[in-house]
Amino acid sequence: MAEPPTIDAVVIGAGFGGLYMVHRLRELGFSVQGFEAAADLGGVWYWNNYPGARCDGESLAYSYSFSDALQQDWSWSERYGGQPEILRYLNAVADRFDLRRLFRFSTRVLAARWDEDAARWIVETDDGGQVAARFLISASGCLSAARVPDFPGMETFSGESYHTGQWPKEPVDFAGKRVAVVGTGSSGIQIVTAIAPEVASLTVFQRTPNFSVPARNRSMDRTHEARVKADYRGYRDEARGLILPKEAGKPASGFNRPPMGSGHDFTAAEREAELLARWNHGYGGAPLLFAFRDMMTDPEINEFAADFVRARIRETVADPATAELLSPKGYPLGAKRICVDTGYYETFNRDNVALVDVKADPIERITPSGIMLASGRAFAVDTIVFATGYDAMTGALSRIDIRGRNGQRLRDKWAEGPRAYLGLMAAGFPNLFLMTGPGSPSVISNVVDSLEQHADLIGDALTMMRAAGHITIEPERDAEDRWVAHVDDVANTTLWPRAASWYKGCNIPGKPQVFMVYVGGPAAYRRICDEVKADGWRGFRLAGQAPAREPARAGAR
Ligand code: N01
Repeated sequence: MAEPPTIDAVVIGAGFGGLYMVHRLRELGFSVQGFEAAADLGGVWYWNNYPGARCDGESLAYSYSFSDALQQDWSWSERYGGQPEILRYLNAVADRFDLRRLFRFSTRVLAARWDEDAARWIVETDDGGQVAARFLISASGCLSAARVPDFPGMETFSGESYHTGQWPKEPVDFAGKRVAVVGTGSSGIQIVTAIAPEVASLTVFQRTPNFSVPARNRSMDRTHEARVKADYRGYRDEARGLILPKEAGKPASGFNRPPMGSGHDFTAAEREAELLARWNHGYGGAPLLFAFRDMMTDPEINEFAADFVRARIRETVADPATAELLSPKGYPLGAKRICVDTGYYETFNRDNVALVDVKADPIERITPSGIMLASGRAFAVDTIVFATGYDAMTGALSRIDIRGRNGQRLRDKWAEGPRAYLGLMAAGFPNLFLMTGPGSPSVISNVVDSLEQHADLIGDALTMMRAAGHITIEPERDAEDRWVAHVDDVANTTLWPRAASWYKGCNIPGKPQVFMVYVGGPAAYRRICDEVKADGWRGFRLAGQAPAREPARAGAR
């Protein structure tokens, strides 16, 4: 095969991360080619168009900050954007900044090999193409590798079946159908609530109950929006935890109602009142999780809040046995990703909805007519929805055959758990950047914000290298080791690792169980990255003089 021309960068994925990354690089004067396996842009917001899909971070925050004109011009219709609106937003961003032409859609990256001699990545795609690039940037997503369980008999099912993360683009008709939903994480909770009113019957197969708190979604309060837009920078910095809200306990941003201090500083009645305020007035979701600064570090405070949520479930669900089954026990609130809903628990008061405990009686097989449990209990259904989650954090990357120095595979390097300095780069894999990679705040942060931060950091790295004439950047092994140990140490001071969660890889049989998120907080992480950069990219090895070369022609500039 003829030598492919070398461009500056390949970016994998056209979601929030990839879209901004290509924009940033082009702005800095680098040639860039993006690849996206889907037919169109949007990433998770392209794939997750199941009924009820909605963001559970406030859209004023879960949106790009890189362009003030953009954030001033765009107006969200609701407090929490629904999937169609978020996808419209991403399309509008792509049009506004002319990003579409930087991507090849319906093109999956299959493999990437580091070419030591030429100091470049050779990237192979499923259309048989090859591209060579000095830098390879993965924006392939933390929750994009869908996991459909391999129940025996899957292929025998005579009805329709879907995974929430691979939802078809043509409408799915649920009206009058007998539907099974397997899985009660964020996706399951949303789709159950959305389709219950239209189906004939809905059977929810729950293995582990999750804590869910009300979103209190509503039409955008235009006064609030105007206040945010008058000081968007301040709002973002507050949401990032970089500055304190202006009035203690009464923030300008609903997103970031600040912690009240230690839970121990308050009486039980005061704690209850604070939790209730958050529950009732729409500081639901993550802000409930951070009601007190020791919620995720002190088992007693956490258990108090867990009890509070269980009491709300008992209050809401009419049938005590169902309420009991829906009540999470045995792991801390928040240690499995907290869910945010609009009437989830109420749904179980409907006559056409039933809850089945598949922890006690696991799904044994899929039959032509539906689902059979180990006990032999059988459920005849027309449609099965698998809301069974993802091979999170590492799944999308592991599905690409990435080989670094000496042909080492990334998935082999990560056989005992992912290792990456700052969650950004892995030793032995020069010039490979992982946006919101394992060991960064990623999924325990506002992920759009974290993606922007990584894109800016990567842009800074490439600019610095161009100016200094460096060819490669790669973490030093001991910097990587220290960071991985630090991520682990920080996690172990919290309650997060105390649940069998996808944060730890527990949902994937055989996956090493390592806590994969930096939980020191996005503000601390941002400061560390800024210091690393200011300190001459401490912990990174920079090498070589850039070869004199023709300006790249492939890709767009
Ligand atoms: O996936 P999950 P998800 N038999 O892994 C169950 C983000 N997100 O797609 O807990 C029976 O959370 C599994 O049971 P268990 C968000 O970060 C955000 O819902 O392993 N059940 C669990 O109940 C979220 O956390 C939004 O025991 C089986 C469920 O399937 C992340 O994506 C919306 C099973 C999987 O839940 C993933 O959420 C949607 C089996 N064999 C997603 N295998 C918002 O912004 C798995 N399960 C709102």
